[in-house]
Amino acid sequence: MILMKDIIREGHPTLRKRSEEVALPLSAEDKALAESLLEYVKNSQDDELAEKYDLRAGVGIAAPQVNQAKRIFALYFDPSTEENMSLIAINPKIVSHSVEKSYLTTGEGCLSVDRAVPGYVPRYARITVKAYNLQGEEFKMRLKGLPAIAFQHELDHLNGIMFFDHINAENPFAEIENATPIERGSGE
Ligand code: SB7
Ligand code: NI
Repeated sequence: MILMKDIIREGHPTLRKRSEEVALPLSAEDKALAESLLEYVKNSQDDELAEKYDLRAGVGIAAPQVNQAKRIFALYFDPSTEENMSLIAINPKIVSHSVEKSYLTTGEGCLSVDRAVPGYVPRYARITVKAYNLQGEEFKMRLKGLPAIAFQHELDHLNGIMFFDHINAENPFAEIENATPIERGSGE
């Protein structure tokens, strides 16, 4: 199981690499990696398990964050949330996106960043994505709101991009044109 000690931090070169495509059908090793990523995000949102294993809560995690430069990530929104989704994405891509942007009013955080980086992170408000699942089947879906933001945060990790790369350096809270603000907690 993935623990905080397994998560690499800012400054580690893997976080700045473009991760490799995953060969399909998935190898047993890649499948286990994908499952462990989903397990981490689920456990991290379970108060008891998070406390027991000292996990920082996150809605997503990408393979490069555990020093595996592979195009895999997991997202999880508890069934009690309106988002309610559990997703493993292999070789994900955005096939189309809205012109409209969105951003979290509280900014973003990252399991690989041990400091708060204030500022708005502009994202596409709506995206249509394609990826492969654990069974190696392709799927397509539309996302908006927080899941769309989280998907873009994770996809960025596969391309060596950190959330703060998108923050306006001169004025972190400068108004973002044509964007809908989204209220929600930051770190998770
Ligand atoms: C805020 C946080 C996340 C996504 C979008 C907004 C995920 C934080 C956890 N991660 O570091 C995942 O890469
Ligand atoms: Ni992150």
